[in-house]
Amino acid sequence: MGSEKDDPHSRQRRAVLRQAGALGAAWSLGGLAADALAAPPRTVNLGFDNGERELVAYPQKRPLILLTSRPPQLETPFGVFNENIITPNDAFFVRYHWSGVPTSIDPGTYRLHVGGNVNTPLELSLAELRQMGGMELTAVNQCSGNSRGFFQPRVNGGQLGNGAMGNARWTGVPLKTVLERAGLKAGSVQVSFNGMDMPPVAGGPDFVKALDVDHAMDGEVMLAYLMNGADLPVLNGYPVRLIVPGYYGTYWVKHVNDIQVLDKIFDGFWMASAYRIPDNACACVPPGTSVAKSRPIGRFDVRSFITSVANGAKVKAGQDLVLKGIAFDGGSGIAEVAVSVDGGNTWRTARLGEDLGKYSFRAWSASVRLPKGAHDLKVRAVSRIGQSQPMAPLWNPPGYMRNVVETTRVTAV
Ligand SMILES: Nc1nc2c(c(=O)[nH]1)N[C@H]1C(S)=C(S)[C@@H](COP(=O)(O)O)O[C@H]1N2
Ligand SMILES: [Mo]
Repeated sequence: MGSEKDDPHSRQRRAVLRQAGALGAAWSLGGLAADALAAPPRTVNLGFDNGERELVAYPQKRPLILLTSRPPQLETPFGVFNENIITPNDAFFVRYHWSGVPTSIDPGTYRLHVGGNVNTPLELSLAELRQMGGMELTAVNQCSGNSRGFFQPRVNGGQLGNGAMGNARWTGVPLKTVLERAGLKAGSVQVSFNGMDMPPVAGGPDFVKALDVDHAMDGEVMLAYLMNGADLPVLNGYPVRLIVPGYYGTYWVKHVNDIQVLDKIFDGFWMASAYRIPDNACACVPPGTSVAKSRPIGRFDVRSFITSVANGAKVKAGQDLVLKGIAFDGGSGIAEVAVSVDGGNTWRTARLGEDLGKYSFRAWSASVRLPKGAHDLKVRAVSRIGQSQPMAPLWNPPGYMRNVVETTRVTAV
């Protein structure tokens, strides 16, 4: 990077941070951006009860679907996934657990601390991290609770539509490189990650996550400082966030500034109590029942979506209609995508788009013709390890990991 002075990104960033700083006050009042208040509210309906949402623009973001303002939680409008296989930074969803979100971050004084069960504790500047860097990977970040609003029976938690996911090209330092520089001592079991955000009141459990040491050292888990070639938006973890390819977003710690190597399993709230799934093959229990034994959530299950037509849309009858969409899984890659225009009775294979790597969204398309009337369109993906999507939804109390074959009802006229 050039000097702060002549780098347009830095200038832009300072401006944005000023804006974010000013907004900090508005956020803490539970308010919206002044612009958003002045503009007529635009709304979307996510397709479940109480799924009416406003579109609101936050710093560095186009208008996104507002779930909560304290903490900021924003969903990507679904149409974005039809326009771009890479989700633009200004459209990427935002999820926080606590309202103590950093609003001004000085890249000059930022330090990443690495300590615990290591030979040499480290304190790395952003410049030092960038010098150690160079790895790049396209990977989907998806919230465990993506699509939670569709759970039946309904469950507690953020009532999200399908927009708590995004696909970006991440550039950074392999976590392995940083941990090797610190030198892991014998008996290292897990590595924990903490970011700069804080619970608003003392006593709330700080958001800290952990990975097994082997996972942390796999060479793919990354400390990313660029997202789609630009600085990370503040709300997506500027200046550095953890990338855990194939794993649910909960592990992708933002504004990460403290890494601890541990000689035991980390027992913090966000590992030991939250983000846990039923400890069985389907990560599910009968609807409405509780979980006897749980384990931390891990890799994505396989999913696919139609992006080119929305539920309830009208399409032209008797003409070629190109259906388009996306598919992804927890890191084996997509082997096959099939579509059905008769509610799942018959299936045809879709054409797959460019392969941007096994952690990326994979585009697909299929040309169909629909006679006049109502049609239930479905899409179903198979991963390279042979996993597919269930025809009926699986259920668990926290509303995680939805991956049912979705139905898009259209009317051909
Ligand atoms: N520091 C910090 N990192 C965090 C979180 C958080 O609350 N604080 N939430 C996690 C969760 S649950 C998700 S789904 C992803 C969302 O990433 P995004 O906000 O960049 O879309 O961030 C993860 N990293
Ligand atoms: Mo999440």
